[in-house]
Amino acid sequence: MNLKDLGWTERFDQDFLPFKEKGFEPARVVRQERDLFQLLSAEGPVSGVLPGRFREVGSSKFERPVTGDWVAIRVLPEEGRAIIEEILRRRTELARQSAGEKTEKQVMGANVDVVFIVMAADHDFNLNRLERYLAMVWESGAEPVVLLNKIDLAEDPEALVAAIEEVAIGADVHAIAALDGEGLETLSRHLEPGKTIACVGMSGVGKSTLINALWGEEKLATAEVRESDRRGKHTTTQRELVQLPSGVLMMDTPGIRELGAWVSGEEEGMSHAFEDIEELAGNCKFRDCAHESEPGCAVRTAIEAGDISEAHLKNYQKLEREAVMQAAKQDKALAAEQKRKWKAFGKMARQNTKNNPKVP
Ligand SMILES: Nc1nc2c(ncn2[C@@H]2O[C@H](COP(=O)(O)OP(=O)(O)OP(=O)(O)O)[C@@H](O)[C@H]2O)c(=O)[nH]1
Ligand SMILES: [Mg+2]
Ligand SMILES: [Zn+2]
Repeated sequence: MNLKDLGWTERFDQDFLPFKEKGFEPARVVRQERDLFQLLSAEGPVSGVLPGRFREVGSSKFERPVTGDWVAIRVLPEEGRAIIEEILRRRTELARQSAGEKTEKQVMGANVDVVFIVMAADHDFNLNRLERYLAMVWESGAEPVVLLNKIDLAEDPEALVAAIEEVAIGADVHAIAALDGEGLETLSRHLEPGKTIACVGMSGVGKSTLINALWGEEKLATAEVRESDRRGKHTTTQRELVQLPSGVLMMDTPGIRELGAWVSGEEEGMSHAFEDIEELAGNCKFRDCAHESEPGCAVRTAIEAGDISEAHLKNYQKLEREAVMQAAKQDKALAAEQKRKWKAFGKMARQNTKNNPKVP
């Protein structure tokens, strides 16, 4: 198996050098069950376990691998398994803040290129929730794509899409019916071999059904939603990365039970997702730096140092462009409003001058 087919990029070549010297091999985490990790390496599938230091009590120093991670493994041929020695620096990190005693980051997936945020057109239509999903994805460095699924059950899917588009600035929005394959051809732009796409969304929206439909086979378990409230039954219980015949890597995820735990992005919205870039941009030499090839660009320096990813900047710029367009649209309305106000003000001023000629 070719590592590129599993999502390996040039950046990992660099990062892997020191581990190569130690005789380790690269592998990708495709599934995790408690302390057992299913991995794919160039040699094929292998199970991996963590060395003791990952399990040290209270040690947050050793972050645990998650599905999608690239890890450096030491293969133990006699035992037919591998020891996971290191986690490679993540290209993107899909994480939410779990609000406990102290807010802790919970990483849900790594090295994801695109996230399909799946909503169902019949019952699961919640734009606030969508905003939180979007903030999480922008923050991860991956590209969000919103899928309105089950349009066969909606009376007016176009109205729903229009409502989504108002919230999902900068993201593609597609209306589909995964169960009968409707609209799936519109997703082809994203389905490139070696690309990793995660499906997220509430239980029962049809994430596994979608992956099965793209696969062309019923590989993943799905289940009817409850009749009483149209909610899902939490059928998928593990985050799992599967490779479709087309070569694209799809990550199925369990529907999130509670969104109340989401802190990140709740109030701050989009700008929070790009705080890092905005902070860096403050240090660019030129105030109107486009972070392309300008001298003294702090953003480019950070990218070169590997502190932020190129993809993250691209997403930021994409969103910025759309925000400018949105603002321009609003500006038109605002300009008209201003004009009206000025007219009224002018009338008032003229009247004042008439009443009090000394006022210039
Ligand atoms: N009518 C209709 N039903 C659909 C569509 N897509 C999925 N479903 C149904 O919705 C139910 C839930 O689908 P799943 O794929 O199991 O949902 P899921 O998002 O994977 O849910 P969890 O694994 O619990 O997070 C199943 O009965 C599917 O057949 C669709 O486009 N139209
Ligand atoms: Mg599922
Ligand atoms: Zn710059």
